[in-house]
Amino acid sequence: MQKKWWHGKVAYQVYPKSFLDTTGNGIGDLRGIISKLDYLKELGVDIIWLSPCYQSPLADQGYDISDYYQIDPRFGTMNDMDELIAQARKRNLSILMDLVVNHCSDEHEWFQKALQDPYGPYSKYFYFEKGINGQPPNNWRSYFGGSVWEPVSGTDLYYLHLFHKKQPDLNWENSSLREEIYKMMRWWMDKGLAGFRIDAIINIKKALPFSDYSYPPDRDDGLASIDNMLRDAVGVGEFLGEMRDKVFQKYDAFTVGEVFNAKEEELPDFIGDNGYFSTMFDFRAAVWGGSEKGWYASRHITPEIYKSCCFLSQKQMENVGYLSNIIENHDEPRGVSRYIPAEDLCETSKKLLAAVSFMLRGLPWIYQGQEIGMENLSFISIDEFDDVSTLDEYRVAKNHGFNDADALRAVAFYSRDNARTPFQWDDSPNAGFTTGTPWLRVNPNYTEINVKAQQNDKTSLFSFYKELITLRKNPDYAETILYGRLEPFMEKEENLMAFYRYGQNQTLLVLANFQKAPRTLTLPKAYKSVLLNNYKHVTIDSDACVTLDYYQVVILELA
Ligand code: TEU
Repeated sequence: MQKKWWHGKVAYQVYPKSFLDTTGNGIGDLRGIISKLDYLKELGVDIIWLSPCYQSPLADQGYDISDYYQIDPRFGTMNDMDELIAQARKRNLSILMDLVVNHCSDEHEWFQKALQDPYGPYSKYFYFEKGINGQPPNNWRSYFGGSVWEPVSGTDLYYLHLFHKKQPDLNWENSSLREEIYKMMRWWMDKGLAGFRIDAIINIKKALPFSDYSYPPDRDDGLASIDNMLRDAVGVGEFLGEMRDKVFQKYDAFTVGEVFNAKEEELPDFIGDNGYFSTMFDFRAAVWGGSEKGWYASRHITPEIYKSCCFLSQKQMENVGYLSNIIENHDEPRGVSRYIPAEDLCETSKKLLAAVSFMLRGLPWIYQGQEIGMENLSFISIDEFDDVSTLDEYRVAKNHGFNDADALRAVAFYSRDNARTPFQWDDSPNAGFTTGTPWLRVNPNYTEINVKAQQNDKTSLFSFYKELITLRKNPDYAETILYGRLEPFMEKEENLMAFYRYGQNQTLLVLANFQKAPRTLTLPKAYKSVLLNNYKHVTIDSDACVTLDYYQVVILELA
């Protein structure tokens, strides 16, 4: 594997709407991000991915773009964006924009023109298809519920939307569309971006012609999951290879793909040397927990499952490329709420999760608030949710027979809004996020969980993340942490997540006691030093017997 500048870095996702509001409109903005660049620098991050802040009706929080060349006024101006890039560069921080090109907004000029002339050139930027006997062209279910087809009024045509009906899919088979996208990408790269995070990208290739999936319908609505289509679609690589050659290569861009449902044999094409992308996120644990039936049928992820998912991904990618490791993002519940049993959730267990995730081979990512241990919100009513996906999943649970309270409970845990609650800066009203009314309720635990409380506390989670980052960048260990082979240690031992990282002349051992009960185990050989510990002490006796306390994690250098 070729070594790249970004391998040794640490990446951070900012969700602008919930980061910091400087205008009092209850929505975070670019000036808020600019004002916190020093904070991110202090934490030790190098690469910042901004979730979308382009002009958008915000039907799906900006993942529905109505103008790729404008900043939405709620987030600021293009001048603010230019300043953000410049200020970031001054601090040696790289900025990634979110590239959302499977679809745009129905309010985008292209789509408006297509509606005006449903057989004209712009209709070919989308999928406009004739219905069959007054019914949609096929039986695919949108990710956000209901048919993927929406009637084009005044015609017998329907347009395709794999996500919300306000997110019409762009037709990647059309080379004019592709050239427009590449032009836009170059325009952004010329502004000085380091690259892009690439949204929902596997979906750009459709299985054509559009036909029904007649498998037993997977839900009561009689529709068929998009997963069928993704399994059958062949040739996404042609588009992605073109994108790489026409844009990424010229700029040596850093790119991270949001890739679900990739075919295993194609992974080297995705992130191998000269792959379509630099890296891609590992979603294995989250995917394991999902269910075709809906969120209400999701499976709980125990520490054992979490461990096996991480190890499996590590094995799979070992000789393929460099993964991006996350515990959460803006589409997931908070990682600490999901992967740590509720009754064990505390600063110590949060540190354990941080350490095991950071010590995997790959690029570590922090989603905003993860560094202070932000948790899921206890939602009290369905009216509190803004997320389209949550509202749909609530309907799904109710259709399945859940009563209101059970349906609420079922979706609340998985809601994407858990990760989208305002960032908790301090213990002042609204957690210091806004002086106005926040667009989403602030988690009431902000009085305890906030940056101000942790920043100067050497024992805080925030400080622990700083230590992890410092360790990753320590020249004495970086080579091993970045590239060393990962091998599980005592893999069968329940609730122990332990692994070696083998460097050229060095072996590190991560030992994480993923449970309340202390445990004692014998080290495979003597140790040289303790590199990191979420406790003040660790007991290792002369026979190399180590006792790990409640959720204790230690990183040892072996002799
Ligand atoms: O997410 C894609 C997405 O919704 C996946 O989780 C999808 O369910 C997966 O492909 C199924 O296998 C991205 C964004 O991160 C999200 O916020 C947007 O809502 C979505 O795309 C649409 O742009």
